[in-house]
Amino acid sequence: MQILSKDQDDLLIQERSMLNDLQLALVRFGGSDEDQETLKSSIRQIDDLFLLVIVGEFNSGKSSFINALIGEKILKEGVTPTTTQINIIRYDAQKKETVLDSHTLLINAPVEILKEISIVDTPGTNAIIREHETITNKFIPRSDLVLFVTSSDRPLSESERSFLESIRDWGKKLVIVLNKTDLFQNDEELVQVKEFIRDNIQSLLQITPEIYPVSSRNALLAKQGQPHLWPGSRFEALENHIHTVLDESGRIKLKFLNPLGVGLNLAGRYLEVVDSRIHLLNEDVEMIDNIDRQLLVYKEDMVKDFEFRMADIENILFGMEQRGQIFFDENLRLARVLDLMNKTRIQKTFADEVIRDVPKQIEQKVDEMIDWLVDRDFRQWKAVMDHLTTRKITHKDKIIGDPINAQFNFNREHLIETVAREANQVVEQYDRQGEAQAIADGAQNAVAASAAIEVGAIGLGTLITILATTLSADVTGILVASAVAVLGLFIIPARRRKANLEMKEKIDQLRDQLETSLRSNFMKEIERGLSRINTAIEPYTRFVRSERTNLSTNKEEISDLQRRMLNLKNQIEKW
Ligand SMILES: Nc1nc2c(ncn2[C@@H]2O[C@H](COP(=O)(O)OP(=O)(O)OP(=O)(O)O)[C@@H](O)[C@H]2O)c(=O)[nH]1
Ligand SMILES: [Mg+2]
Repeated sequence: MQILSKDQDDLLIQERSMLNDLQLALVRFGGSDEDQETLKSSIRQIDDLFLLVIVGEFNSGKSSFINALIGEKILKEGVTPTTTQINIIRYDAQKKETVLDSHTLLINAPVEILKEISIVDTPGTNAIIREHETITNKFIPRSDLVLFVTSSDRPLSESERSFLESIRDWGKKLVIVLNKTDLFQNDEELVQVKEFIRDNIQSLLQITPEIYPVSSRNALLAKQGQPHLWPGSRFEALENHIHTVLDESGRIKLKFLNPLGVGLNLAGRYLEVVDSRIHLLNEDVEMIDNIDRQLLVYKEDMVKDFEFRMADIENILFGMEQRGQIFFDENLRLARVLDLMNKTRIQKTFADEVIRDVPKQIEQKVDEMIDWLVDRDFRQWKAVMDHLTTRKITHKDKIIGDPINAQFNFNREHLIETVAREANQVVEQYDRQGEAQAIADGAQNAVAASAAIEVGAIGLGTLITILATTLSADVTGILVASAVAVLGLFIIPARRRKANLEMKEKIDQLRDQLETSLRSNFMKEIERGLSRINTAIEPYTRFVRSERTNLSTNKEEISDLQRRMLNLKNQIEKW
């Protein structure tokens, strides 16, 4: 690019820096190699010669059109798909051809117009040879002005329509060349076809295109010695248009706008990707919150339920206390003094009438409590697993098949998969008996420790039996002692009171021991169950939260660039 004003120079610096920033943003986000390459070559293009790219369906006359424009038949023409590679036509004093790569041929020719612009001939879009379309597609982002050649005998075929959309998406300026107008019988036909093209492009792209009808064949003939064919070829209007677009300011404007168009296209596309990921992760977070909430409710339920069950145990002990009182009322009487002397018998009666099967009842209650805890824990795991499985399935339909998302999708799915598999394994291999046994052992050890009893291999029931026996020995001990010391009526009521008090104290103590140790043990188990679940889903939770933070940074960065690029575009368009 030659002489730029100071302002233009500043804008160009801004534009380069924005596009470079976008490039970095794409690298950070993990944009596809192809998109990064496109952007890179678009940035390079700012400094390149103006590039006029000719596209259209095969056989529409692209090569013939370029020959006519140059005034010399330097490109091959033919009725079957003829051009099979990209031909870049550039100025050089010497006429020569150089193979650039398997898809690209450089043709140099000493033609005046090539001093201003480079022209690119492309293979025609074609339903049969798909590869041609791919090759051509890759060239679109690099172009400054696209001439779309369509033939008068089949204007705007199906393959041309989808192609037009992709040109528009890159933000390219588009001119339509309606070629082979010499095939029309009269002007009326031409006007009809022109209208047909205008209406279709209007509804397809929402733009009113500039359409130039020409006969490339006659134009070339005119330039090669048959000047009478020139007016009818209508070539002059098109050449004038190209020259106007290419005049200094127009060319600079397009030069500036083209890379911006590419940048805006990429920014828009990546913002969509970012948004779809954020949306997906938001749903993930919702699900995790859901699990968290459930776990909280679970814990509250467990604590409440524990209190109910503990109250049952207290009731059993309360019943025992009541029976004890009756026992003392009946036995601590003068008439029974002789019976009271028999220590073994009194202890047996106490055990039979007062203690009864209290140890067994308590053991049963604790067993039930354990089963209930194990069952709830199991069901909690199952709920988590169901959540993850559902998440996996719902996501399957929403997959964004874009290659840009491949890695992200893979990572995320892999995590859900792993966590779900782990939860699944817990559910499938859940050993209720083993879990229950472990909790029972814990509870029993806790009770034993609080009562300072050496346990060994006994069960909770036996343990409580031991406690109750100690209790009965202690309490009936008072009776025996008092019987020996009985001297009169006055002492017995006092003794009875003392025995009652002492029994109540002992039972309270037993209940406190049981409650404290069972409570701490059960709470510990509930917490342990919860933390196991939390640990299992933690990798997924962490992934979701950190990705979401990253994405919002990406989003901010790209939206900001988008805003700045749009701003610059508006400024340039006002020139
Ligand atoms: N009647 C008429 N025929 C033309 C005109 N321009 C080109 N043709 C013929 O149309 C056929 C295709 O022309 P090409 O220039 O090879 O078309 P193309 O678009 O380059 O085709 P591919 O390279 O295969 O994509 C040739 O037989 C040309 O002679 C024209 O203005 N009028
Ligand atoms: Mg061709």
